[in-house]
Amino acid sequence: MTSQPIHFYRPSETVDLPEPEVWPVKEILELYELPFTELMFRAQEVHRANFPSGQVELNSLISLKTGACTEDCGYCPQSIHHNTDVTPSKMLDMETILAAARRAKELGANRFCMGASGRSPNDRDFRKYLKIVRAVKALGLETCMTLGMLKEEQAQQLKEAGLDYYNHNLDTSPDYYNTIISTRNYKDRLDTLGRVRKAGIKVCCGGIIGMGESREQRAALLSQLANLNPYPEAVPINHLVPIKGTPLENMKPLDPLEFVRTIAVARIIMPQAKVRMSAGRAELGQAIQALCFLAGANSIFYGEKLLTTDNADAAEDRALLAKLGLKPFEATDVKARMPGLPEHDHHDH
Ligand code: SAM
Ligand code: DTB
Ligand code: SF4
Repeated sequence: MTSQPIHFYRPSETVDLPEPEVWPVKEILELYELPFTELMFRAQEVHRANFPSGQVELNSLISLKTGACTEDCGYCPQSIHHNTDVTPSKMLDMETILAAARRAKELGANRFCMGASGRSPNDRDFRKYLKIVRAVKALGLETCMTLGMLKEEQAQQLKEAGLDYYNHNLDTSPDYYNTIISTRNYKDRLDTLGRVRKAGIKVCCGGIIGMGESREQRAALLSQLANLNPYPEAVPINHLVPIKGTPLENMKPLDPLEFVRTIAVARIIMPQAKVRMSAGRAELGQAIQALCFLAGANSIFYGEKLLTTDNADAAEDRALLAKLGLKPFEATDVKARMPGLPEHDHHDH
């Protein structure tokens, strides 16, 4: 049933991503400008050549430490510079974190992603993060953390603790970045990504669209991501969730088909990356989400909450995946089956 598979990427293997092709912004814009059906066709071709058909990676997300952040990211409800409804909280205790991880596993999640507010982790918190990675890993889940900027030695310690992925987004194009964030710059972000890569942790890096940027700026973000050497193993594409009290609260939503196009272009230029349809997905409705899967998205956040906002309802997600005949990625160390979904067929492997 699969047309000429070239290489099937398995989530548990350490991938040697190919040297990236150089993707200038102009060529990425040409992809964006293809007729919609042609773009979908091209994205589907790349997707099917690189991944087993019909599998979606499920990532559950938890906020380990929320709010009171001194950075001024214009989209973020956790910044002290904005007046939002988020109540700052201390770090969750280990039992709460492990209970959430176990539940995520029971519900069929492949990976447990843990976020913390802040520019960078302090030493005391960092020691706790290392313990948390070890404990979650011991449950048989893949782990991902997003803690802000890291020093070289911190990246190495996270690797030694068994961290699989580190999420650190470029968020937008280099020339739009200063419009959104003034407390750090693009190079800071690239430097942390370099340290994560050097430590041998897989890179999860993407951005947010719908923050008032132009299509060319979206293409420039994708160009930055695709030209990383190697490109990220996971690419979250977030749609801005406009939060009351942030400078972007009144941002007009992007045309949903532009979101679909962005997923398709990401799939074409980063063929072996997991492309994640991330924040803002629930608001897009089932038909647009189905188009995103067609465009090559093969990863979602799964579970009731993102960091501070609601995610799509987990039971509705299961129903949507079942309706579309999609199944959770089969990771060798994740035995859990997703309730209510068909078993994997193994002929693709
Ligand atoms: N403090 C760390 C940092 O900034 O790297 C980690 C947590 S931070 C909240 C993780 C990512 O969440 C951001 O880089 C951004 O891409 C995404 N995010 C935050 N608020 C968002 C919003 N309102 N809409 C969409 N994505 C958002
Ligand atoms: C990512 O790219 N998106 C996630 C995760 N990485 C950490 C976060 C989305 C946050 C949406 C707003 C909130 O819930 O606070
Ligand atoms: Fe702080 Fe991260 Fe939010 Fe920026 S995105 S304000 S660094 S928590």
